[in-house]
Amino acid sequence: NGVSTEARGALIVLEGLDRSGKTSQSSRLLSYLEGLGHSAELWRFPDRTTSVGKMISSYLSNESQLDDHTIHLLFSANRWEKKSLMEEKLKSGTSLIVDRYSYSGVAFSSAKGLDIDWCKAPEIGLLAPDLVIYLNILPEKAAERGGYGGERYEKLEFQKKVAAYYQILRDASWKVVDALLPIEEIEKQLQVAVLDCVKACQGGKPLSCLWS
Ligand code: FDM
Repeated sequence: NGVSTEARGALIVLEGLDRSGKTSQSSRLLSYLEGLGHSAELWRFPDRTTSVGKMISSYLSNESQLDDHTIHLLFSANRWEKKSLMEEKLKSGTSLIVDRYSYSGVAFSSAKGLDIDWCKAPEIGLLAPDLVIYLNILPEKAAERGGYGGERYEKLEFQKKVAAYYQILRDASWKVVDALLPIEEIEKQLQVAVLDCVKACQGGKPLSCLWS
């Protein structure tokens, strides 16, 4: 099935509020790993290219309305439909840098008032990240950066609630970085954490499942 016995890749997730810098740091990390000769890919959730992803995208741009539970489960389904490919890539030695994952799923839906344990349940059994990087920024500071688009969740009051749920989800294993530091400084900190993580995975750290 194409799965080799070589060292596996690392599953690295970037989380944070909108405008925290996740997307630019993700692509910098990709170049960094590739530059070192590692096989790596950049992924993002929601993956808007699938049919589930298209429903999500139309919801986010306010072209469609969905019940809060329904959209939550679609976000989760969007990760489940990529799970086997994700596992294949990791086992064949490719590291994945993933812009948003289950933590966004739980933080954003809980911020709407859904029960947090209910929100976590459909994520059980997805692959657990080897490293979660959190780009920490006050919602007010993120808003000052401007560039909130017109999408559904891009409002200061809502982002404050999301930040509070990220706090609840955060544990000691997360690499929390101050998102207000200069871009190159953040980049350096992330490179160190990511390289450690890639080496640990090459060294035989087993893959595990959420929530662990
Ligand atoms: N989002 C993202 C969720 O509400 N649940 C999820 O599971 C995921 C992955 O979708 F506001 C929200 C977070 C964000 C929006 O994300 C789209 P991008 O990163 O702007 O595409």
